[in-house]
Parts: sequence; C-alpha cells; structure tokens
Amino acid sequence: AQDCQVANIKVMENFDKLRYAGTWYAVGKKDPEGLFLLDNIVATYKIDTDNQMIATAEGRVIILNNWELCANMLATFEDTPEPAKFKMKYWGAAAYLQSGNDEHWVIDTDYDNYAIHYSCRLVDTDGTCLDSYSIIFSRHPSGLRPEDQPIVTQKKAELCLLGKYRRVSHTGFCQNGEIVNT
Ligand code: DAO
Repeated sequence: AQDCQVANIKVMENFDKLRYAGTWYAVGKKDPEGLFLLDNIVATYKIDTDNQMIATAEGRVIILNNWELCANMLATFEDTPEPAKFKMKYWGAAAYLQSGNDEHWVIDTDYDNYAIHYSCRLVDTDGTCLDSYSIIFSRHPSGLRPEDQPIVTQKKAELCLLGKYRRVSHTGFCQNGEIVNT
C-alpha cells in the first residue's frame, strides 16, 4: 500500500552511480506542469574526476509556441546522504532552453535494462506531490523487455502515478540532422 507521501517514497538501495553511467533511452514519461522534453529523449550519465555524476540529455522540444527543435541539455548532480537521491542542476546548451534545479531520484534500476527516475518539484502541505515528473528509461532504444514491465508497473503504482505516463517515441528526430542546437 502506498500513502503517496513524498517523504515515504522508496528509492534504489545501495545505488551505484558507476553502474548507472552510460546511455539511457526514455520510453515512458509522466510530465510536470509546463512540460519541456517531448520525445526522442536520450540521457547519458558520466562520473567526472571528482566522482560527481553529470549528464547530457537531448530531446525534442517546442519553444516559443511553435518552434520545434532538438534540445541539448547539461546537468550536474550533487550527492546527498541517500545515494539514490541527487540535487540536479540543469541548463540548456542554448540560452533560450529551460534551466533549473530539480530533485533527481532513482527509484529502481537493474543497471543493464531499466531505470525509473522520479522528481517532485512541489510538495503539497499534506505531504503529497503537487508537481512531479518521472521518466522510465531503457538501455534499449526498442523499449522495455517484457520481463521488466511488471516491475516498472509496480513502481509506477508506488509513486502514485499509475496511468499518468505516456509513451516516449524515438523517431530519430535528434539524430538525423534536423534543427539541432549545440
Ligand atoms: O520534461 O518538463 C520536463 C522536465 C525535464 C527537465 C529537464 C531535464 C534536463 C536534464 C535531464 C537529465 C536526465 C533526466
């Protein structure tokens, strides 16, 4: 049973950021208010020389109402006492892209196939989340393996977000030389 309290959300135990490093393809997403990344979302995590996690991410976005482009994003992660919980600072390679500070929690991962990310931007007075986003990642651009789907469904339910995700498509928009900003 889940009480939907942000403070009670279970995250990945003994999270190992070295094993988490590398490329992840978003296959599902629950959007926040003021949705930014639409689809073709690929994130690549690295560990820098200070043992800090960093990431680059790309994805199709629409800005200024109707300008469609592939956003190149950068992020740095500050460790916290809980290994799977980070404070993420993110910004765009171009100034007109979104920037900000978000929680970045790894809810569950097997490191080799699937990962479930969660971020609550605004905790309500009752302790539930008023504005969250969550990304389901796969190591495989083709999607989740059938055997990983029940685990992911269980975790979506624990996040109180079951039924709130949409599929994230990969059409090659950020690979094939369409308007890409660097
Ligand atoms: O899509 O609306 C949204 C929220 C996304 C915030 C931008 C995050 C950029 C860095 C992503 C790193 C991996 C999640």
